[in-house]
Formats: sequence, structure tokens, C-alpha cells
Amino acid sequence: MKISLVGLSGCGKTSVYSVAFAAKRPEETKGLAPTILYETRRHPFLGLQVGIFDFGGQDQFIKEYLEKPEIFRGTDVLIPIVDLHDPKVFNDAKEYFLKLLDLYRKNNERPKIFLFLHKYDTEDFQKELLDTNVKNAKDVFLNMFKDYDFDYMLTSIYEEDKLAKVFRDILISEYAELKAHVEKTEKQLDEIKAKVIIADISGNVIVHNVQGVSSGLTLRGDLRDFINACNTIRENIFMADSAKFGGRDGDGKEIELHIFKYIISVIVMRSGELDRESQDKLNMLLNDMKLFADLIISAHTD
Ligand SMILES: Nc1nc2c(ncn2[C@@H]2O[C@H](COP(=O)(O)OP(=O)(O)OP(=O)(O)O)[C@@H](O)[C@H]2O)c(=O)[nH]1
Ligand SMILES: [Mg+2]
Repeated sequence: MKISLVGLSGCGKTSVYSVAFAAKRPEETKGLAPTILYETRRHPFLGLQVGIFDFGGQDQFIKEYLEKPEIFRGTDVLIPIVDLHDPKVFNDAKEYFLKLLDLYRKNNERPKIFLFLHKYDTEDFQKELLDTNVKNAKDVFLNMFKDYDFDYMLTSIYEEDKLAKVFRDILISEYAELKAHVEKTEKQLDEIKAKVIIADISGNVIVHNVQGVSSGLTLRGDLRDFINACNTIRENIFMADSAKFGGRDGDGKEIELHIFKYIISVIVMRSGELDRESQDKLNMLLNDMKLFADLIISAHTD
């Protein structure tokens, strides 16, 4: 799967990548240098190799790409990014996007498009201006993508959890049935009185009910290490595609890790026994995740 991030210089493409996928804190992006030409990164997600192309937005590079359109070829998801703090260049951005759409038309390609109306925050910016800019941006950009499978969202690197969810939803949009499944799981989690984290085996968080366990899509390092270690045991010692691991201290604190089909991991943390209802719900959730893993595997083999 190829995702292309496009937009004018300074609109926030590399920052979006860094916060959503590379566990950077938003403040750390303040010193980012402009991207030269373009950068590609590979990111495994639910067993799928995702290629993220970050196209530097300085004029000379845009000019270069538009002359060598092959590098945009094969894009499954196009993410045009608009800087809501810089309305002066809305029209320049629009012109760039129109040229890109022209290229795709010539190539006979039709990527899905998710427009980010970005920097939707008041970090070094006035609240009153922000709302005006959103309105103007909608006027300028919303009707140019109507021939496409299109959606738009208000994004900010200062809302990391929301940004991670936006990407999670974009990534699972490739699998038709998964989205409903994830939404159901989100509801189920609210009703279980234990801490539960559902991630893939590479440590991308998909759903959780614990604060502060992820940075963007990336699960906290210690828990990622735990999954990695258990996954190695699963593969080398159990030689099974699914397995369960657990740990407990003297005071009844417990952690449990379920791996389903070498793709999905569910971490459950609790202190003491769960009440009956939560336990039932947890069992249902685990069953569901087993199905979820099956769905992913069959989507891969299609
Ligand atoms: N307030 C705010 N600032 C942001 C946001 N995203 C990025 N920035 C800032 O915007 C500046 C430029 O970000 P970059 O990610 O380097 O921009 P870029 O689109 O990659 O630019 P080029 O590589 O030149 O195309 C940095 O100072 C970021 O901290 C956001 O959501 N809100
Ligand atoms: Mg950049």
C-alpha cells in the first residue's frame, strides 16, 4: 500500500509522519528542516507493508515532480495537506493539487483521497482566525475532489491520539469489514474493568482504553519489547500461530498477552480478579479478536 503526503512547504507533512508513525513528540517537529525532494519510509501495519512517501513541498521540487510524474504512480491513498495557519497560499496549494489530479487522470489512476485541513490548533495562532480559515479552506478545497473516493478531516500534530486514529482508519479502510469491527471493539472496551490494549505484532496500537500507552500509532517501548519477546517464543518454541502469555506479582497485579494468528496482540492488565460481567465481556472480546485476525489473514491472501 502506497500513501503519498503532498502539500506546500511547511504545511506539516514530515511532522504528521513523525508524530503519527515515528513516535516523535509534537514539539520535536519545530526544528525539522524542509524535505529535500522526497523521502520514503516503510511501516508494517497489520502485516501489510505500507510505504509512506513524503513529497517535499518547496517550489523547485514540485516543479521537478510534475515533470517526472512516475514517482506518484501506484498511490493507493493520496493525502493532500493544507496549512490552516497560512491562508495566503490556499490558492497555490489548490493549483498544485489540481495538477496532481491531472497526472492521476492521465495515468488512469484513482487513489482514495483524504484531505487534511491541518494545524487545526492554536499553537502560536489565534483562535478567531482559525475558524475563518477553516471556512475559507472548505470553500477552496472541498469541491475539487468530487470525482474521487474522498473525505476530509481537521488534523493537528498536537492532538496525537486523534491523528493516530485518523491514520488507523485510513490504513484499515483497505479492508472493508475491519472498520465496523474496530468500532465495535472500541465500545466493548469501555465496558471492561481492566486495562486492555489491542495492537498488531509490530506495535501499532489499534484500540485501547489506557491513557499514555502510545505515542501516535506506536505502542510504548516496554510493552512493545514484551510483545516482541513473546512473539519470538511463540514462533520458535511453541511453533504455533497463536499463544497466550502471562505474568503476576505477589499483590495480584497481572498482565496477560494473547497473540492471534501472528498478527494481533491483546494485552490485558488488571489488579485482582475481574467481576463476572467484565470477565465475560473480555472473553467475548478475545473471541472477536481471533475472528479479526482471521479476517486480516484472509484479506491478505485474497
Ligand atoms: N501548530 C502546528 N504546527 C505544526 C503542525 N504540523 C506541523 N507544524 C509545524 O510546521 C512546521 C513545518 O513542518 P514540516 O513538517 O517540516 O513541513 P513539511 O510540509 O514537511 O515541509 P517541506 O518538507 O518543506 O515540504 C514545523 O515547525 C512544525 O512544527 C500542526 O499540526 N500544528
Ligand atoms: Mg518535510
